[in-house]
Amino acid sequence: MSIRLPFIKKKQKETIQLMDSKNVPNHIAIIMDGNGRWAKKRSLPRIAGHKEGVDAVVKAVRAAHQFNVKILTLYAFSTENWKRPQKEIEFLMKLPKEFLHIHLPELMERNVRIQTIGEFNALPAHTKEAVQYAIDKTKNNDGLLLNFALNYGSRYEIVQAMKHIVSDINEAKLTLDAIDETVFSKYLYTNGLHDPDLLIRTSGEQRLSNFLLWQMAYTEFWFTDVLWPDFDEAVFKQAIEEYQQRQRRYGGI
Ligand code: V0D
Repeated sequence: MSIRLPFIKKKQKETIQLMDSKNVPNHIAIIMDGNGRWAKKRSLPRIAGHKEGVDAVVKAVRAAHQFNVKILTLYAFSTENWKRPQKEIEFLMKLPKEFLHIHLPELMERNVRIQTIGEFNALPAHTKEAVQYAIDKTKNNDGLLLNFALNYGSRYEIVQAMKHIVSDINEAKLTLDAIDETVFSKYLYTNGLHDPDLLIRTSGEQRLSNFLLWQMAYTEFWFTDVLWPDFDEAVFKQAIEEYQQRQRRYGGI
């Protein structure tokens, strides 16, 4: 509840500007780590951290839109996450519907297109339905591509690609000689997307954790101790500006 104060001018909504609005990474991938740790610090259950993490997703999407990022890939659920307690998995699988119920109108306004990478069919039916609805609803938007990695594992993706290639060879749709890196890439979930320019991982861990192994061969990595629920526009700005510094130092000539 906000109280209206007459004669006091409402503070102008501030938007953070990048120092260099050109040379923004086109594709940013984020490992949203530290929700559990955020909750533990406050003696709250892990799911409270996930809930708070959703608000950080909203902040990240708004900032990506404002900074004119083309693709934002968020690691929301990994193939390894099935090992977590059943109750936590059930909670996580309800988040897409909850998120979309509140935020889909804003995503439409911002011309955001939603897509996923990962083994979509193995998700619970209610999760699939909510996400599929959003994918269909936003399919003609041509602004930011918001790409959720759901039930995603990079080694699994590569093995699936390999099986699919063998099957296409057996069916004479493909020849051994025709396989190269470009052809191989078409068998990955990321078919059609260009590789991430920048990877952000929160919460201090400096690992890839089975995320986009093939696709990140040339990606710049940026790590921060900030826990995912504390991620905001200012942290995002810092990541992009440090990326731009690296480009200036090592790029070109
Ligand atoms: C929990 C922190 C948004 C990381 C962010 C099913 C873990 C919050 C979505 C979402 C999760 C996914 C698809 C979609 C719309 C929203 C989400 C999961 C976890 C795993 F179309 N946040 N979020 N999905 N967390």
